[in-house]
Amino acid sequence: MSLSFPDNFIYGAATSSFQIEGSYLIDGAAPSNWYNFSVNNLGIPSEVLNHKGCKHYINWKNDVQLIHELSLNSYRFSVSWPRIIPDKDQLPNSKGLDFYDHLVDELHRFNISPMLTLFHWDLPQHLEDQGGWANPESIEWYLHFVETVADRLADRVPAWITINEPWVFLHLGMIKGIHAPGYKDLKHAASSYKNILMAHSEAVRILRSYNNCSEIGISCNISPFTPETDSREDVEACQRIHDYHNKLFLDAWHKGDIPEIASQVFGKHTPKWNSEELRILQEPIDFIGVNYYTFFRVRYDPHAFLQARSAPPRPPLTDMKWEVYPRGLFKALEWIYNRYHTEIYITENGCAYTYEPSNSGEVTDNRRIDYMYRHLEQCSMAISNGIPLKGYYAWSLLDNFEWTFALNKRFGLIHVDFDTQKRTIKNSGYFYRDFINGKTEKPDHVRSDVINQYEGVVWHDDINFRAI
Ligand code: IFM
Repeated sequence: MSLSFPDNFIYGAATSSFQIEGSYLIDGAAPSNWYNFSVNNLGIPSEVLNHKGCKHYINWKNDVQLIHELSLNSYRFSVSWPRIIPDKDQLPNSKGLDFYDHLVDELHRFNISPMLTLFHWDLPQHLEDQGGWANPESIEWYLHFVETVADRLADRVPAWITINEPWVFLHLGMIKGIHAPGYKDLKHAASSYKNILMAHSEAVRILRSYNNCSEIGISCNISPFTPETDSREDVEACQRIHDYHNKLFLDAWHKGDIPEIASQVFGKHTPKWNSEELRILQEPIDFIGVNYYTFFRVRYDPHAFLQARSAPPRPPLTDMKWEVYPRGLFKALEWIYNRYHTEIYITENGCAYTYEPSNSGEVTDNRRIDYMYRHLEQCSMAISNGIPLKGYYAWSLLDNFEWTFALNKRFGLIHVDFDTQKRTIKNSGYFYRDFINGKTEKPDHVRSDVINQYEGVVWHDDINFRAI
């Protein structure tokens, strides 16, 4: 059976500035919170950050050529705030802007439509030092950045994402302390929650004033959750995690009302809102970007945050130890559409597996092909079920810097030798290219290979997405 997609379906791949660019301190750029966190908290030498990895800041032309070779019709990237507005004086850095200006022009030269993410976690360190997102002035800082980028690029960039995965950098960065800025501080997180919400909505209003910004959205990591058992404790724990993970931001924007789970999480620090602020929150967007990787079974745990924790994932697992569960993508899309009624892009979907090039230069990453095919299959089903899914962006174009895992998890369609900068298109990249060009039947040889690899595995398609 082959899968069918509308003719105008968008096939892309995604990256983010801090994960691929390297050369973080040149041409007038300032350190970001992630730069400092990587060096100071994760112990990653600055030499590695600047001179290993993808060095896309240097190799960008070659990378655009590779995007073209993969037949992608769109490319999602993010712009680095500390490159564009590096200093306290808030003046734009023309060299930083030029970099993205040239990138956008080069994409157009190959008919690749840019999708631009404004904030994918790399906040200028000097703003972090002033309280970061917890400072109410962060809204103004961000809007100034948004206007600076839009003034330069809005004439050539049709699709804009204000913020990538707000829940992740709030939860991991300010509550768990394992991402930048590395705080375990509910008060800080609570103020940040409010400012991030407001910043997004104000940014949407600003972007609307640029004629060519025809699509404006937000990207959120969405996971279906299911209780591990039918016990009341597990079901309620699952509901709390679902509300926290999936609804904390989207419900606030959609309904202009702060979901109940916010006060369970932030307690006495829960921010106050006036009616004008709640009105501003409801600024309509054109699409929700769904970042989907895996799903979770949830069990009650009286000692855990929100008295809930995820049960151990079941194989097959990716190198992130994330369970491969393609059906969860359909469930996530269905849930988003039924609740928020917007158009949808999958702005990230992918898997980390390490495969090195063979002597002949081939990268036989069959498990990634299997992962992609199964998820594309769910996309096709979603479209047949009337869900307005407009496009799919694979995460990621290149092997890159995977946050706390540094260069040790490989998500790319393209293998990168982090020492020599050699790029090698993996078999998954060729699979995707052929798929885009109409070869959408199930790759049998890959599937049987994978079945052997996963011998004994039960696919979990029978699990309900119960916590709605
Ligand atoms: O690499 C990240 C990306 O920056 C945000 N979404 C999840 C990806 C895989 O962990």
